Amino acid sequence: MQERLKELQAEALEKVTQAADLKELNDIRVSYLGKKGPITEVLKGMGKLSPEERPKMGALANEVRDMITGAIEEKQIALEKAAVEQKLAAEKIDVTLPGRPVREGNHHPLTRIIEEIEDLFIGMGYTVAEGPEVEKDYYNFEALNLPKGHPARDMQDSFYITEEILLRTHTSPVQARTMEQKQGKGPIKIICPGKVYRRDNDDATHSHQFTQIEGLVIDENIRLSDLKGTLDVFAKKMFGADREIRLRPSFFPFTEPSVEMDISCKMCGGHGCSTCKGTGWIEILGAGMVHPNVLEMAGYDSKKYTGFAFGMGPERIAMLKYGVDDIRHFYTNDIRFLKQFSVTE
Ligand code: FA5
Repeated sequence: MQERLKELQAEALEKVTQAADLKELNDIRVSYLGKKGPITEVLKGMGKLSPEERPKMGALANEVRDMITGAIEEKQIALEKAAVEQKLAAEKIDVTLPGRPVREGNHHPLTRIIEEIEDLFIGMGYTVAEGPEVEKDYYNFEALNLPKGHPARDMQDSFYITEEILLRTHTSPVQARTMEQKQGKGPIKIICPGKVYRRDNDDATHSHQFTQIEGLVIDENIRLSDLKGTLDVFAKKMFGADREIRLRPSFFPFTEPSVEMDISCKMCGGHGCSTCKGTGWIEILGAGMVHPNVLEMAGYDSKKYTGFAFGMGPERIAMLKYGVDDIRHFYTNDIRFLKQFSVTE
């Protein structure tokens, strides 16, 4: 029995030494020290020994068990340490390697134009007002002197969601909402940037979704000359001090009188070329004096208050300023196009 125990000890220690991983080591623990293991089997034969031999054999069995347990624990520590070292070696970082370049994004050219226009008007004392893109027919049309069935509604072909709700066709409903909030009291000086939607066929100068910036000034004694002066400052700051503007009579149901503003053509200096279709002028925006009906509907006394409004398309402004020949470039996300406007590259 003594010999068998020594044999088992030698065998187990040898296997522990050979164990390559923690699973193998655990299998050794279970097979040698478990209840069904060979040491327990040997000890079952103790009953056949004499009373003097039994304690000696018991002590030897414990000694063998302790030795195997100790060897397993030692090996376990060594294997765990080796595993950590292997992991560290595998995850080693070479801090001397060159870094991976991070590609920086840039503002979209339209965002830049809109921010530039906003800054320009903020500098003249305007504040920025915003409104919903999914708008009530009332604010988009009715409150702007365009009752249901008015023929001028056809100027802005619309995406209706229900009979009373549509995707706004211009940013002018923000004008109607702001005036209504003021309940007919006090001055207003705002610009309203945002996305608008029209059932226009996409081509080089039209998009079914585009952006607009509306401006609105309401106060006592606001005149057409204030509008002209404001637009002149805007045009010169945006396109250069040498540019001239002109106002042409036009029609918008919400303004009276209404005008279109043209800017002198940069390409030909006003003499006429293909860019300005031979006229020397390029159309930039629509504007006018706020119609008395619009003021009254919003609760303003049109005998006391007057105001002007204007609305422009930043895409068209950006096309002119940067010489872009197709509005669709702003929406097709060709990185080669967008990179040309990058500030950092
Ligand atoms: C309006 O939308 C008026 N609300 C502007 C206005 C405001 C006039 C306040 C008077 C007082 P209009 O439909 O012309 O007007 O559009 C204004 C600008 O939006 C145009 O000058 C043009 O630059 C731009 N625009 C119009 N339709 C499109 C389109 N489909 N794609 C891109 N830009 C467009």
